Amino acid sequence: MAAAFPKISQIPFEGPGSKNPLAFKHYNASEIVEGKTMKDHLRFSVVYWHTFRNRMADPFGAGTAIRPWDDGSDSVKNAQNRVKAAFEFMQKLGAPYYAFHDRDVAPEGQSLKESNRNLDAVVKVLKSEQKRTGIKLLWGTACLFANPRYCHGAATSCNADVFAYGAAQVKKAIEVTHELGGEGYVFWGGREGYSTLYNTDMKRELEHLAKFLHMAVDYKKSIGFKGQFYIEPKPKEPTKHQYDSDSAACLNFLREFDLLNDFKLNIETNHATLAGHTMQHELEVAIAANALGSIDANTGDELIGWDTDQFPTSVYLTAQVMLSILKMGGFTTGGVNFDAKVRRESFEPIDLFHAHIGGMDTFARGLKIAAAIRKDGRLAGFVKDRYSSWDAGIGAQIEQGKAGFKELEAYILKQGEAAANTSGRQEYLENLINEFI
Ligand code: XUL
Ligand code: CO
Repeated sequence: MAAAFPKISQIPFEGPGSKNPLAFKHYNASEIVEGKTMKDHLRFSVVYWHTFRNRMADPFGAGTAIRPWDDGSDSVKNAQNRVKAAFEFMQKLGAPYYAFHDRDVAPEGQSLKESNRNLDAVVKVLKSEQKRTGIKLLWGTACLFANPRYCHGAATSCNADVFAYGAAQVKKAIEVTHELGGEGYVFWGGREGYSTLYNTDMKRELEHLAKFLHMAVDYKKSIGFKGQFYIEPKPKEPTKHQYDSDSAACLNFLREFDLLNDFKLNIETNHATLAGHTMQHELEVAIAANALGSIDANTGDELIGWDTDQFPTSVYLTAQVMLSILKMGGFTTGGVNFDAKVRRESFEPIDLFHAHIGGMDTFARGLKIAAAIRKDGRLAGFVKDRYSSWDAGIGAQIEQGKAGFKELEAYILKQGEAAANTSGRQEYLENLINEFI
């Protein structure tokens, strides 16, 4: 196959002074930050679905994407050629990872058998391209939302046969993820929710979802797949309400059904926005439960109410994300996965490079800014001081379980009044952050 991006060579690091749109200004893969290379901190991943399958249609018009390497057909041959284009792109970009749904990489057949055969034929090429380039699979997943059979959901469908079909599809997707050495596997419940409660037995659906996930854990163990399982929260779209609506709802569900030991969360920025939260909030909720696994890096539009999946370009956003990730001690199996797409108006192949270079540079800046804030120490020092009343005296006794209501009443009766509060200093802290940006 001829090169898909013949005019583009390896994207170099040229530093902040560069005006070259096809060079990194901040992402310097081998640069050490807090004792680790940027490459190892950020573990960038390219998504197959947006970057190689999205034709960029919208409800008002046809796709605009120009993809010369793709003949537009649903043939296995075209799917195999697409793999070559994808690996050429990722290699030139210097992305160490990628992620896919089963149906992104290979066409769905007339039967599960045919779909599995198609998938095997493409996985063969994925495997040889991984070997040729050293690019690895961050995670795999199954598309349980596009085919009309999943209109009522998959694991939460009212139709038991659809549950069974979904299970068979996930079984195969876990197998190929394992075969490709994937470091994780994602469950995003695209249609696991409802459009109206008039027709929905919510309790039964939630129990079915838990059963489905337990079956997946059992199967994973039976084949020796060691990759991390993730749940990806999203509150709505395509459904009115999805059961995995945000970090807290997912954690509650996992705890209720005894799944917390086997799952972590994959947090996506635009999904946080749709849930009415900041990305920082979603990350901190997951981290507090020791359950943050990976992130889907993108951003929404403040004026558009749906999942626009834009590439992240805000340094404030990435600095906040990297502050949380560094505090957690960094990614283990997860990474920064660009679940993002170029705009419909950005239809040329070169736009894919601009988008990813921008996202990677924005995260590299976020990493450097977060590391500088941590080195400075004032932010963490402020938070530590703010809670110092818990380090000794009555605070320490409460934390250690040595005081109950009776002791606390006696304490306050003796004190007469609580010690004076100190200012939260939000504006001071916002100014402090600005010193670094
Ligand atoms: C949808 C979404 C998915 C998941 C994987 O909003 O984020 O692409 O990341 O199924
Ligand atoms: Co996502």
